Amino acid sequence: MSVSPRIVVLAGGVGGSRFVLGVRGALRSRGIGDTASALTVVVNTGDDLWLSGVRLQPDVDSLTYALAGVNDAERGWGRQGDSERVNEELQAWGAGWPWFTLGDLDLGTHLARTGWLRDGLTPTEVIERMSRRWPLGARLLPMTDTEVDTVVVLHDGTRLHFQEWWTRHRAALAPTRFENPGISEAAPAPGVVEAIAQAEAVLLAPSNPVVSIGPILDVTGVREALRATAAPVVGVSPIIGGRVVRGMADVCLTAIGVETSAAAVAGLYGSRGDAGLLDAWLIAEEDEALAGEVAGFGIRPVVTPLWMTDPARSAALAESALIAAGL
Ligand code: FO1
Repeated sequence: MSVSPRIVVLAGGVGGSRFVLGVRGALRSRGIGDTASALTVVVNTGDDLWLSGVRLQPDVDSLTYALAGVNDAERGWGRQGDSERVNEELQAWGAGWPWFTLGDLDLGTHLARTGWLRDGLTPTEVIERMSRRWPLGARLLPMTDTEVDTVVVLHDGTRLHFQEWWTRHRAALAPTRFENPGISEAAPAPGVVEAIAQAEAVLLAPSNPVVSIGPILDVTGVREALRATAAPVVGVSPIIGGRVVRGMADVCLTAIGVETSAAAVAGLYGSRGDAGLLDAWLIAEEDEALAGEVAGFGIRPVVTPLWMTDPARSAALAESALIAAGL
């Protein structure tokens, strides 16, 4: 690996944050001091929404807060030690969504972001501006600067914003499909294609393959960049022992006709040698029996512990991914 390696991670928010912290930790353990110039994270923005007049970017904020060490680690989103005085007022006014909590500190983020957007900054520029506050040790790029909020389409044709489907209904309403209106016209944010092209390794975090990694791949030009880069592309299964680690990836996979298994998700991403993306795929020891099925897709299986129960375990997983990428 060169003095300052060039690692690109595609990530969502909650599972992605732990993994990205692990990659940062692994790079530090390898003696890389300036991890910010070594690690670029392309972040899903399909979870984004407008609420009470402010723009939320949940996965961007989860990653920012986690890298800054100010995140609410239990919930996986929002700021540690936050309060909800303004949220109570919003509820009293009947403003916003009664099922969706906007913390006071978190609202500071949304207000700052919305103000900068109204001043004419792009989401990429806003994220760069936010990144100056804390030494994150990674560069965050949105997948695109275009608003492509995820829509969940139910069997009766009802269309819900992903955040209503997830936070209000906890994914209990069976989706028929997910859409990101406008995504076919959306361009990758500045720097995304270049980072992938110049990478020494591209890692797919164990985020939701459908609503977190999926939208990133659906931005026009991203799949092509992943297939064209000289960097090995290595993914980490979000499924362990046939079950999702957290969140609603199982409901999402079922909606698109994919089995909730470590091997099936590898098949969804596909092999680089066969019009797909992956050179290697990390699966848990619990799923070792699926290694043959993964190899059958033309993807190199790597069996390794996947539980990120503490920073050391996350760093060990990231180290395995870097090794699988030849670094
Ligand atoms: N998730 C919830 O389950 N309930 C909430 O009230 C909620 C509020 C919220 C506010 C800001 C933010 O950035 C995230 C928030 N989330 C909430 C989590 C959000 O649904 C997730 O971060 C992802 O979008 C889905 O994984």
